Amino acid sequence: MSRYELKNKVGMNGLGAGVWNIGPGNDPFGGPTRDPIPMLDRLPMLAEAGMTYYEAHDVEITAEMAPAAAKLARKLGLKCAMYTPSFFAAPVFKDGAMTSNDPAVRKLGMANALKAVDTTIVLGAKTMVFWNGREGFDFVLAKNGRDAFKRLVDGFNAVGHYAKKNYGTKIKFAIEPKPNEPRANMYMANVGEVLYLISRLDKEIQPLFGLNPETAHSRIAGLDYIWDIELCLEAGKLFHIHLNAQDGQRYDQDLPFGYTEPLKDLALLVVLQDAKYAGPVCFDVKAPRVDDPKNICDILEVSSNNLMWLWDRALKVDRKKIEQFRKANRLTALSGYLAQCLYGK
Ligand code: GLO
Ligand code: MG
Repeated sequence: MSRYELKNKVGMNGLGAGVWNIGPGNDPFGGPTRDPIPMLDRLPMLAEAGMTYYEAHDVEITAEMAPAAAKLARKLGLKCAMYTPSFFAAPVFKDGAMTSNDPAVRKLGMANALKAVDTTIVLGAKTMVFWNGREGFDFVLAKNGRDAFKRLVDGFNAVGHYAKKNYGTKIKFAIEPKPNEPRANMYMANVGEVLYLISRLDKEIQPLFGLNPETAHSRIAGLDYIWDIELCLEAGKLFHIHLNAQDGQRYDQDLPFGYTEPLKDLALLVVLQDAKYAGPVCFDVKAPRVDDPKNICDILEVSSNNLMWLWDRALKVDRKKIEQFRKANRLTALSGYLAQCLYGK
């Protein structure tokens, strides 16, 4: 299958997905429903699904596997959009990595992070993502919040200085906020919090740090994803995006992009187009456990089709009309115009 190409997209074109998006179907209440596909076998599947980029955690494509993965990706015409350390799956990180109260765990987290910086270079990615994972707390006073914040600042400073010293500005870091899950209370829960954290990092490495906002993560907090994106853009910090859909304020679903709130997704694409977002457009979706193994890539096909349709419709949205509706304070009419762009012929 050929690669998806976004018309008039500035910068990096094509779509991307994580190797974990086509997993064996486990959820918090039940184990796998499909045999796990070996990680390197997932790369040709992503290529076949029309992806230009793949993404992986350090526990999926390890440092040792990286040269083989890079070679295979080259052969498939795939690029690594981002690489990311897993600070959440292994039991040792049960209470977080950088914010753990245990110095030995923090040390291990740092070693893994620096190793992931080196592997990001081997894979040729320009971005490393830090999802907040288990950085948070379930019981009040389980951690000293001010110390935890300081540990995050120290941790990201150390990672930033290491990358700058060894690789200049080749790699940038995108912190991915998420509220409510898996810890009851998360540090780096939202875009504003991460922007504040970045403002507290050492000045010389601040330009290396930005964000990776994910649709569902804003929506599970009842926040507006478009505003989260606009806030990142205003700060010059939209380094990466994780697109998906979320069916209301509940657990993180990682549904196909475009499925639940197409009108908002259309508006989001208008914002990205007008801002000339030059980064890669990547999905973070989850093949549901009810899908048969042979249909595991359906979620990528549905997300991609929805995105392509909405992208083309977003290009056709008349920006002047939006201005006129704003000026005339006809905001309901503006919503009707967007609906016409979405549903009309
Ligand atoms: C989970 C996150 C997760 C991250 C991934 C990359 O809710 O979205 O999938 O994106 O670990 O760091
Ligand atoms: Mg994500």
